[in-house]
Amino acid sequence: MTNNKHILNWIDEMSAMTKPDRIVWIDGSEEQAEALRAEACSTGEIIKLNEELLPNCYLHRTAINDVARVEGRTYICTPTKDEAGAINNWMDPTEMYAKLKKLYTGSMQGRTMYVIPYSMGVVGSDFAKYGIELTDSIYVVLNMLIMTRVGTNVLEALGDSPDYIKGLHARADIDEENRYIVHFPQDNTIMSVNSGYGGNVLLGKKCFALRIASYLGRKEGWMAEHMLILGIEYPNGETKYITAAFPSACGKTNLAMLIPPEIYRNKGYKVWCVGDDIAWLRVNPEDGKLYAVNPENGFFGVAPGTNDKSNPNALATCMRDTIFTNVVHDTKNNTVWWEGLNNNPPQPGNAIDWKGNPWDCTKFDKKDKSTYGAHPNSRFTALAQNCPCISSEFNSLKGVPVSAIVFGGRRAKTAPLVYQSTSWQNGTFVGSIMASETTAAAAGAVGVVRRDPMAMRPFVGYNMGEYWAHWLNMGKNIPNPPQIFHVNWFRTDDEGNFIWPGFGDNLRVLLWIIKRCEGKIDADLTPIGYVPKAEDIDVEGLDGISLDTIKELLSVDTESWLADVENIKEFYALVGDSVPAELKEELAALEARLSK
Ligand code: OXD
Ligand code: MN
Repeated sequence: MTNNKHILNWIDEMSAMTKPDRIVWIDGSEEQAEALRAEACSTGEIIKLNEELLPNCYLHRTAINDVARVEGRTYICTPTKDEAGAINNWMDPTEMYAKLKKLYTGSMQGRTMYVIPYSMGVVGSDFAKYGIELTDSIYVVLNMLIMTRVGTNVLEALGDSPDYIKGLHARADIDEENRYIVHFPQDNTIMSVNSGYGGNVLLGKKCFALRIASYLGRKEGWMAEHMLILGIEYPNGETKYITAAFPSACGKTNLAMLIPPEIYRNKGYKVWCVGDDIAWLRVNPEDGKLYAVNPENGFFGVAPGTNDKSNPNALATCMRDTIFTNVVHDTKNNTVWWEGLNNNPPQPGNAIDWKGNPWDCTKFDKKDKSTYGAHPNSRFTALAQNCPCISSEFNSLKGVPVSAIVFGGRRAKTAPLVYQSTSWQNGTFVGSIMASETTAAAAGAVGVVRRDPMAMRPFVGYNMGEYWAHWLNMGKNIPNPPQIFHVNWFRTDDEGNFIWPGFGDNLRVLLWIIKRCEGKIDADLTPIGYVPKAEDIDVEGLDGISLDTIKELLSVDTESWLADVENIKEFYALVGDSVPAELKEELAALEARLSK
């Protein structure tokens, strides 16, 4: 399919090591995809679901020990440990290559190696970057066909160029003790072994589009961020774009596909989804604004909790052409189910849980994960083009202009509903101190603060302090930068109940944000930044939310912020010497303002 010597030599080298029985090139055609689906069905790797109810949908179960990303086994292998920084796992590249070689040698014997040429971003656009993933898993091929742009046109676009990201994935023995997800940024190389779970093996996503791309972005003057992208269409037809970074499990996919409250729908407001997980951002020389594209082609969303109320658009998206992973199989209807979908789980005798065992929904106990039918991290892999609210700009070559960057976290008390930073530098600081509190849903103590800068803690492909320095530098090179904000949908009252209704009503906060970007509205300057005047958050049509509730949601509690400052100091100390002086100054200035 190509004469590119760099690609052919590399494949020769990798196949000499892994020793597959045969090599199959993936061309992106529907005929080939269909043949692979049939083959995977015949071996039980995937199960075809009810064609009438869920056309072209399949179910897959991973190994029981292989259900999530493994941050503890994810490595950034730069020549020096300093380049990877204190937050990443690091190993000397020579040592790591030698270790991996042992694990890969002969691992594809008796198997097929698939060669997947893929593009992150629209092929041929300024934003696009190309990759080749070698894998011995049909499940990976079928997921990559949804999540990325795959096909011979990628090879044509590459021509003779050596400029592509090499990815090698082998399932090997799915041995968790020998599972490695490894990045060699200097070599444009990703190696993944002993896993079959999405985030570890769909190498275009977290590995390439965040870790390797963040490294390339710093080198080349652009940004790769863990951000959703959405457009708000106003009744006059104008659309404004926002990107937002939240840690995993804070509702990025839900916000990206938000449905406006009825009162706004009636006025003609619409929300369009450009992306739900990753944004690549570049300065447009024509207008000096920052433009964003979503480099992916689909959604790899968490299934549990997705329902008619939380995200009807996601639900509609995964009604066709979707691969479900680790959800409940309803064997009576040959459909799928997960906790939080509806109150109508398949009954005992008709239900198989994510482990492949008969499941009894009557034994479900929220506190006992062993009673769950779907794994809490079970997923749907669905095509972006099937999303009812997909933006008309989804395939845009130049991306969309970003008015606002929004950071967020899950904080019970500290962060107000929304605040605005006072400058790009101050906004970078706000991103660097992003944090979320653990919930009862996760293992471990409740309410523990985990700092997750820019929601990139597990995804920066180099030193965190230098990543912040890159943010500061970018700010100097964007003539018309977006404004930077922080939101918190998760503030609770004294009984621990959420105060803000969230979901579609989050639009009310986004509209305030856009008004601020346009300089249309005043705000109150507090020690942490600009906070709305309570009356400027529109509560029309919102039951039970008074002006006083909004005031409570917007209040800045000095004591808890001063306690947070101590926690931030500890985190900065962990990141170490590379923390930019500007951010240390921002922290000292925040403390001084709070102490006044
Ligand atoms: C994801 C994550 O899977 O952030 O998108 O964990
Ligand atoms: Mn994510």
